[in-house]
Amino acid sequence: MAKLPFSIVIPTYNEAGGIEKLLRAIDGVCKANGLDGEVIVVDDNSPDGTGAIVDRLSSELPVRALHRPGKLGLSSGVIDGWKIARPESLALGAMDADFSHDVSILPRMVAALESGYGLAVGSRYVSGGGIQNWPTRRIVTSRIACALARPLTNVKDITSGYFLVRREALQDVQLDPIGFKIGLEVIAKAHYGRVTEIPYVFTDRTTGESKLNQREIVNYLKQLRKLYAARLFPRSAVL
Ligand SMILES: Nc1nc2c(ncn2[C@@H]2O[C@H](COP(=O)(O)OP(=O)(O)O)[C@@H](O)[C@H]2O)c(=O)[nH]1
Ligand SMILES: [Mg+2]
Repeated sequence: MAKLPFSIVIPTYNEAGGIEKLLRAIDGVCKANGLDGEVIVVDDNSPDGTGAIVDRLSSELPVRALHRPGKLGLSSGVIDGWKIARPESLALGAMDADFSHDVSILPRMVAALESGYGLAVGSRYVSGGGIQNWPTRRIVTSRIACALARPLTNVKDITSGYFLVRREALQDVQLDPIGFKIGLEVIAKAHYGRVTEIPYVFTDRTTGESKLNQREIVNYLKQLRKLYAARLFPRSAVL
């Protein structure tokens, strides 16, 4: 049976150190498992030349770059990437560029969607998942972030940025491109029916730097406020 075609977006800002290795690893996993995946890298004019590396690789791998003029944010990058996904892709996804997200679970994510799930979330917080080499400060922040969103969903890794969702689940869904947590927007708003979490071990980046800063933490709180308001007052016009 032909595998479910999908498009996965990788937002990048200054990821020149690892992007080629990652794109080759994804290609390797797709080829080894007969997956029909395209990768869209959304680069925000990274000063380190990430975009040019992706352009070069696009003649060799099923990869495209979308170039934006400046640093416009992770979530809006993913949404802009989805807008140019090839029409045949039945699923859309997101993955970070820094190898924190384990590419080897991609086949399980695709298989989950093929077997009737509408959303497959790469998860650190189910049995078999975990975190390696993250500073304690980041682990604590992640746990608090998840706890704050807990009433919105049963998904354990609510702040995961690694997922695959059926395209039709996003139909007529108004996604707010605020900040870092596009996964939370999808988990809270999309019409995906059944969801499954696929365990993986998140490993901290070994090249480049994290772009999570205080501003993104404030953005996360704003995003949560909007999501709670929408749940509590679904008809309110002030959202
Ligand atoms: N296009 C784009 N990508 C971004 C932006 N901010 C972060 N990213 C990318 O989003 C992914 C996650 O960011 P990262 O810094 O690893 O966050 P962390 O894992 O929470 O520390 C990486 O691939 C980044 O390059 C942005 O403003 N624009
Ligand atoms: Mg990272």
